[in-house]
Amino acid sequence: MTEKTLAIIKPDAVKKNIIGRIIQRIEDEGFKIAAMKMLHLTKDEAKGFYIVHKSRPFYEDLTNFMSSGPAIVMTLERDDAIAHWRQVMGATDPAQAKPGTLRREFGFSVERNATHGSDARETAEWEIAYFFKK
Ligand code: DAT
Ligand code: MG
Repeated sequence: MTEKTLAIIKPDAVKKNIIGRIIQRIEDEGFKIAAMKMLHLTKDEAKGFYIVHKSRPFYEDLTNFMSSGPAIVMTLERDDAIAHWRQVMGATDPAQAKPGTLRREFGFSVERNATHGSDARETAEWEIAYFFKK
Protein backbone atom coordinates (compact mmCIF):
# COMPACT_ATOMS: atom_id res chain seq x y z
CA MET A 1 0.00 0.00 0.00
CA THR A 2 1.30 3.47 -0.86
CA GLU A 3 2.61 5.19 2.20
CA LYS A 4 4.51 8.37 3.08
CA THR A 5 7.53 8.84 5.30
CA LEU A 6 9.64 11.78 6.35
CA ALA A 7 13.31 11.62 5.35
CA ILE A 8 16.06 14.03 6.36
CA ILE A 9 19.51 14.36 4.88
CA LYS A 10 21.20 15.51 8.07
CA PRO A 11 23.75 18.35 8.36
CA ASP A 12 26.75 15.97 8.35
CA ALA A 13 25.75 14.57 4.94
CA VAL A 14 24.99 18.03 3.50
CA LYS A 15 28.46 19.18 4.62
CA LYS A 16 30.05 16.16 2.94
CA ASN A 17 28.50 17.05 -0.45
CA ILE A 18 26.62 13.78 -0.79
CA ILE A 19 23.07 15.11 -1.19
CA GLY A 20 23.07 13.97 -4.82
CA ARG A 21 24.19 10.44 -4.04
CA ILE A 22 21.53 10.04 -1.37
CA ILE A 23 18.78 11.42 -3.60
CA GLN A 24 19.91 9.12 -6.43
CA ARG A 25 19.57 6.16 -4.05
CA ILE A 26 16.10 7.36 -3.04
CA GLU A 27 15.01 7.42 -6.69
CA ASP A 28 16.68 4.08 -7.44
CA GLU A 29 14.72 2.54 -4.57
CA GLY A 30 11.47 3.56 -6.26
CA PHE A 31 10.47 6.40 -3.97
CA LYS A 32 8.67 9.42 -5.35
CA ILE A 33 9.86 12.66 -3.74
CA ALA A 34 6.53 14.30 -2.96
CA ALA A 35 8.01 17.36 -1.18
CA MET A 36 11.51 18.62 -0.51
CA LYS A 37 13.27 21.66 0.97
CA MET A 38 16.58 22.70 2.43
CA LEU A 39 16.50 24.42 5.77
CA HIS A 40 18.78 25.30 8.64
CA LEU A 41 16.87 24.27 11.76
CA THR A 42 17.04 26.52 14.77
CA LYS A 43 17.92 24.85 18.05
CA ASP A 44 14.26 25.17 19.12
CA GLU A 45 13.02 23.60 15.87
CA ALA A 46 15.44 20.69 16.34
CA LYS A 47 14.26 20.27 19.93
CA GLY A 48 10.64 20.28 18.79
CA PHE A 49 11.30 17.69 16.11
CA TYR A 50 13.07 15.35 18.55
CA ILE A 51 10.77 16.10 21.51
CA VAL A 52 10.17 12.35 21.97
CA HIS A 53 13.83 12.06 23.01
CA LYS A 54 13.80 15.02 25.43
CA SER A 55 14.73 13.00 28.50
CA ARG A 56 17.54 11.05 26.78
CA PRO A 57 21.14 11.92 27.65
CA PHE A 58 21.95 12.64 23.97
CA TYR A 59 19.08 15.15 23.44
CA GLU A 60 21.26 18.24 23.88
CA ASP A 61 24.07 17.04 21.57
CA LEU A 62 21.61 15.69 19.01
CA THR A 63 19.70 18.96 18.76
CA ASN A 64 22.95 20.99 18.63
CA PHE A 65 24.09 18.80 15.75
CA MET A 66 20.75 18.98 13.92
CA SER A 67 20.83 22.78 14.11
CA SER A 68 24.53 23.04 13.16
CA GLY A 69 23.97 23.52 9.42
CA PRO A 70 21.51 23.10 6.58
CA ALA A 71 19.57 19.86 6.15
CA ILE A 72 17.24 18.52 3.45
CA VAL A 73 13.77 17.41 4.51
CA MET A 74 11.64 15.31 2.18
CA THR A 75 8.37 13.48 2.02
CA LEU A 76 8.95 10.13 0.31
CA GLU A 77 6.18 8.06 -1.19
CA ARG A 78 6.24 4.36 -2.04
CA ASP A 79 4.73 1.00 -1.18
CA ASP A 80 5.70 0.29 2.42
CA ALA A 81 7.70 3.55 2.46
CA ILE A 82 8.34 3.72 6.22
CA ALA A 83 9.87 0.26 6.61
CA HIS A 84 11.61 0.38 3.25
CA TRP A 85 13.33 3.70 3.93
CA ARG A 86 14.50 2.47 7.34
CA GLN A 87 15.92 -0.60 5.62
CA VAL A 88 17.77 1.54 3.06
CA MET A 89 19.17 3.75 5.88
CA GLY A 90 20.27 0.85 8.07
CA ALA A 91 20.72 0.72 11.83
CA THR A 92 20.96 3.95 13.87
CA ASP A 93 24.63 3.24 14.65
CA PRO A 94 26.58 3.15 11.36
CA ALA A 95 28.95 0.58 12.87
CA GLN A 96 25.98 -1.79 13.29
CA ALA A 97 24.38 -0.98 9.92
CA LYS A 98 24.55 -3.58 7.15
CA PRO A 99 26.86 -3.09 4.15
CA GLY A 100 25.10 -1.23 1.36
CA THR A 101 22.95 0.86 3.70
CA LEU A 102 23.25 4.64 3.67
CA ARG A 103 24.29 4.90 7.30
CA ARG A 104 26.99 2.26 6.85
CA GLU A 105 28.26 4.00 3.74
CA PHE A 106 27.95 7.63 4.82
CA GLY A 107 27.43 7.74 8.60
CA PHE A 108 30.22 8.70 10.96
CA SER A 109 28.78 7.93 14.41
CA VAL A 110 25.49 7.11 16.10
CA GLU A 111 24.80 10.86 16.24
CA ARG A 112 26.22 11.86 12.83
CA ASN A 113 24.43 9.15 10.92
CA ALA A 114 23.60 10.98 7.67
CA THR A 115 19.85 10.40 7.43
CA HIS A 116 16.57 10.29 9.34
CA GLY A 117 13.45 8.26 8.70
CA SER A 118 10.10 8.03 10.45
CA ASP A 119 9.49 4.85 12.44
CA ALA A 120 5.69 4.35 12.22
CA ARG A 121 2.53 5.61 10.51
CA GLU A 122 1.59 8.07 13.27
CA THR A 123 5.10 9.47 13.64
CA ALA A 124 5.41 9.83 9.86
CA GLU A 125 2.21 11.86 9.76
CA TRP A 126 3.36 14.03 12.65
CA GLU A 127 6.87 14.54 11.23
CA ILE A 128 5.59 15.41 7.73
CA ALA A 129 3.19 17.97 9.23
CA TYR A 130 6.07 19.39 11.30
CA PHE A 131 7.82 20.54 8.10
CA PHE A 132 5.13 20.71 5.42
CA LYS A 133 1.83 22.51 5.75
CA LYS A 134 -1.08 20.79 4.01
P1 DAT B 1 16.67 6.52 14.46
O1 DAT B 1 17.23 7.81 13.90
O2 DAT B 1 17.33 5.32 13.87
O3 DAT B 1 15.17 6.46 14.40
P2 DAT B 1 16.37 7.06 17.31
O4 DAT B 1 14.99 7.52 17.00
O5 DAT B 1 16.55 6.04 18.40
O6 DAT B 1 17.10 6.47 16.01
O7 DAT B 1 17.29 8.30 17.70
C1 DAT B 1 17.16 9.51 16.98
C2 DAT B 1 18.54 10.06 16.73
O8 DAT B 1 19.16 10.36 17.99
C3 DAT B 1 19.50 9.10 16.04
O9 DAT B 1 19.39 9.15 14.63
C4 DAT B 1 20.82 9.62 16.49
C5 DAT B 1 20.56 10.07 17.92
N1 DAT B 1 20.88 9.02 18.88
C6 DAT B 1 20.17 7.90 19.15
N2 DAT B 1 20.76 7.15 20.08
C7 DAT B 1 21.89 7.82 20.42
C8 DAT B 1 22.96 7.57 21.33
N3 DAT B 1 22.98 6.48 22.10
N4 DAT B 1 23.96 8.49 21.39
C9 DAT B 1 23.96 9.60 20.63
N5 DAT B 1 22.98 9.90 19.75
C10 DAT B 1 21.97 9.02 19.64
MG1 MG C 1 13.70 7.52 15.39
